[in-house]
Amino acid sequence: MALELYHHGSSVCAAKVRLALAEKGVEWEGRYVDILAGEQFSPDYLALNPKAVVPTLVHEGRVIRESSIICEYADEAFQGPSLKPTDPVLRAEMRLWTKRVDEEIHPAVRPVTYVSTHRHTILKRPDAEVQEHIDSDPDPIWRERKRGWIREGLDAPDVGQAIRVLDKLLEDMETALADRKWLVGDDYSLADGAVTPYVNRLALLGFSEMWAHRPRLAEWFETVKSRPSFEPALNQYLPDSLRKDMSENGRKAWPAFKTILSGGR
Ligand SMILES: N[C@@H](CCC(=O)N[C@@H](CS)C(=O)NCC(=O)O)C(=O)O
Repeated sequence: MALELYHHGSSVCAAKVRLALAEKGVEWEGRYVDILAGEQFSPDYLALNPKAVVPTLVHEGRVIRESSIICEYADEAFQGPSLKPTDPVLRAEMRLWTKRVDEEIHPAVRPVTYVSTHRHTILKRPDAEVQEHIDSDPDPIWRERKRGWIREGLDAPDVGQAIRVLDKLLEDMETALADRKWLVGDDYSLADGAVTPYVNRLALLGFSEMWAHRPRLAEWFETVKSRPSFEPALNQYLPDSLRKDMSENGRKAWPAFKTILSGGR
């Protein structure tokens, strides 16, 4: 198969790429990397992706990394509807959203997810394995942050800021959707695709109260979910056990996050 995607069911970045490939109507072959079991640290995978993260796309033997770059690559390399506006100004606007997702939203969703749910899964293992999981992260800054999420949970120093960053995204989406159906211009674009897995992550964690007072965002999300790309990209690869963990653990974590958002913590 000429197109392989290294991915994982709970990875927002991998979901973003699956979404772009589905919107383009491109077939691909999956290479599942269980990032909760530490498979991203295997020497074979590190040779493809030295940062030990999913996704990685391999197209006819050539390796493409970084989810936003992969999405742009997919849009340009394959036939199918264009996922970028033609107007250069709108294209720049689209990239403001995708850049924000890379620079702010992804770093924010990681602590929220770890603290809400992944930490509970990881902490069920013997302590030596927990330590190994933390120590295996090749990035010293992320390693330190991850240590906090796993060891300290909601008391980790970056958790409050993270949920506020996500809330601000939702607020800005609500504003952007005031006079349009999609985030940029009249058509669905990579901007919509970039934020979808993050809004969906909050939904999976049971945090949808965050858009109870944001009707345009709520409608946008319903429309996104009704597109044929959503099911194969966001649901098909999410193991039932993970969905259950996210929903059960997320429900328990939500009151603390709600308190943070209301300024009480
Ligand atoms: N900037 C990278 C970030 C990729 C990333 O952080 N992937 C996460 C899953 S969404 C991962 O593989 N995490 C592995 C870990 O936490 O050890 C991209 O956009 O591709």
